[in-house]
Amino acid sequence: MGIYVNDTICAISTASGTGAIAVIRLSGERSHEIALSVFRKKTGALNINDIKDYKAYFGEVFDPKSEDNSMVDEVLVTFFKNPHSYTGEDSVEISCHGSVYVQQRILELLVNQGARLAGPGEFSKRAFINGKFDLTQAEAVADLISSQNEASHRIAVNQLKGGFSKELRELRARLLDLTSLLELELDFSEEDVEFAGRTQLREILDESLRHIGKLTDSFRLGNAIKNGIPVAIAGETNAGKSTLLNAILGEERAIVSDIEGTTRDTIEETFNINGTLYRFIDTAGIRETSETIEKIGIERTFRKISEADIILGVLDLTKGYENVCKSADLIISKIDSRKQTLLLVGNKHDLAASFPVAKLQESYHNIPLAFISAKDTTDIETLKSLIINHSNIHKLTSNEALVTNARHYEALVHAAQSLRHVHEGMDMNLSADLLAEDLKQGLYHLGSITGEVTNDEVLGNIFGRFCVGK
Ligand SMILES: Nc1nc2c(ncn2[C@@H]2O[C@H](COP(=O)(O)OP(=O)(O)OP(=O)(O)O)[C@@H](O)[C@H]2O)c(=O)[nH]1
Ligand SMILES: [Mg+2]
Repeated sequence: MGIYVNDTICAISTASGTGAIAVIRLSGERSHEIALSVFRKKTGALNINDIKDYKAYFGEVFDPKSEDNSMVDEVLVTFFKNPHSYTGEDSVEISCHGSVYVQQRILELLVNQGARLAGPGEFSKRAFINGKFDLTQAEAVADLISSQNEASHRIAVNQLKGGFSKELRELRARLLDLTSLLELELDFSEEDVEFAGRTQLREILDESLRHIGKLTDSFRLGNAIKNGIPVAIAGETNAGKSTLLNAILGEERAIVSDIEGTTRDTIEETFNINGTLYRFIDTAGIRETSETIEKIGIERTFRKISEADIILGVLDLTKGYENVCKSADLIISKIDSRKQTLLLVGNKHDLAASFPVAKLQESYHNIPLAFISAKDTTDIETLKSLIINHSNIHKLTSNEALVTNARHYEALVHAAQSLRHVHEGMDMNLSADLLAEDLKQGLYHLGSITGEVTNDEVLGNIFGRFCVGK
């Protein structure tokens, strides 16, 4: 990409295909002029000097090149004058009838008059360049468009409002102050003064590292909310894991049979419970086996367990108390209780009415337990409530900044690394200029998140993922 040229771009901004109406968008210096060259009011041409901002004009699009200037469609046209538009440029929105032919025809006329077809995200990219929002907010727009459940919608809206950007700006401002103080020392290097007291420097560094740490920690949850909180269904073969998956989803997704080792590979399905997206993962049953493929499946089970936020440890109650405890202990040994939540699920309760439920509860008093029958879906709703109650999502306050984006996460990790280098540098009594160098590196990484520092490749990556017309 070369220098930014303010040519006029156009695109269909509504979903592709036939609809009741469609919106075609133009943005750029010549957008008003180009739109007016194919638009007239019912009473005649509209003069560019008479245009009022935000006013919708009713009229028709016509083909100026046809002999009789024939009408293409009846439309509503809205004009926006810079900087009061989405892109910050002069822009126009044409609402036409939603026929694919009409949409294409109007687009064609606009191109004939000198507009260029926009690439993906080009409108938003212009908005970013014109300072309408920062990169995290641009990314929030994309997230908002693709959000399909309440929780991810809420995060996108928060990010769009700029809470995350504000936190980053504050963090950056503090570190910037430090850098200036360190650089001041350089100017007075002959005189052996310290403008940035080292104790104070360490305090601010630690405080910043804690703050960054909080944000990087939130990525696990943020990512989970966006892509579904991972819930692994684990346990011995034949415990009823696949039956449970089907019961939760309300459909026959996984194969169920009384043959041990039915599920070989993991099966994943997302499911929305009370506005939160969960990703349920049915795994291969755990047992001693010499069978190669089943072994691979079981290794995969252990990996999925370690990646999950919530683990449903399915226990076959018909196996008797001793075996059930053994089975539970095995699952417990695979779990990191600081990061993960285990729910034990006693299954096949219909076949094991005399199972000592209270005794099991006593043995595992610190672990939530549910007793169900997956086959006839008894108490599945109770289990779902248990899952909701033990999801970290409840710890979220609505205004908390949450990292949901891998790009942001990576930049934060790099920033933290640089700050730790400053710490180490101080331990080694490094000079102010070297410390300032690492600080600047940290600042660079923080600035890359909001786009205060950026490059074409990063912009291309971000906006390339948008739809055409946004
Ligand atoms: N009576 C009864 N049978 C059940 C229940 N849950 C599962 N089963 C039966 O138990 C057998 C095994 O069920 P699956 O869901 O295939 O078990 P799994 O844990 O996925 O087994 P693998 O994939 O081999 O590890 C099937 O015959 C199911 O019909 C239940 O709650 N009650
Ligand atoms: Mg199975």
